[in-house]
Amino acid sequence: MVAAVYAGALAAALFATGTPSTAHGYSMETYGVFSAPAGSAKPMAVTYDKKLVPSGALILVHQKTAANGSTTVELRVAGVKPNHLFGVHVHQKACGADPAAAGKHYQNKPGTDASHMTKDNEIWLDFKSNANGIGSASAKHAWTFRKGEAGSVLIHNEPGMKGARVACVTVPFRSAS
Ligand SMILES: [Cu+2]
Repeated sequence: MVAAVYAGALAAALFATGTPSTAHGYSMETYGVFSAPAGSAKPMAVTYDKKLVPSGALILVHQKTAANGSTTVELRVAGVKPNHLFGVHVHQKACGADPAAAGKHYQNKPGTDASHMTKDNEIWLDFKSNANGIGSASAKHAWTFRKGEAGSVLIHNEPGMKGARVACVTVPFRSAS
């Protein structure tokens, strides 16, 4: 009987504070182990440059969108080339065997001129790996993703807009609702 009272109180507390749900925001983690593209299979985490991102390197992407829509994206990688400065962005489409498959950068306000290609209007997760090949980055914005318009995290060989595409992980980004 005492246990039943506790169980009821626990349930009430859980519902009162809210477990993760669409009404209270959205949280998602995607893990990947990089490998070279294989045939026609749609790779989840694919490397195009094994010198910078060897097969077996690891990636974790965490999206956290609050009820008010503000969104934090965190990136962690391990096993990449040590002491290297990578450029990283959220791109529009899923990864493919072709580095171009990920498409363009995701933008909050879509546009093609330079004023739209900013770290405020896109999600940049540039990082420098440490001596052990480990790196991380985080970006927070007041906005969240439009449904179906952000599909991957793409790693480039350098920051900025002209870096070659060296690795990609498909991530099911979404809005809170
Ligand atoms: Cu990019």
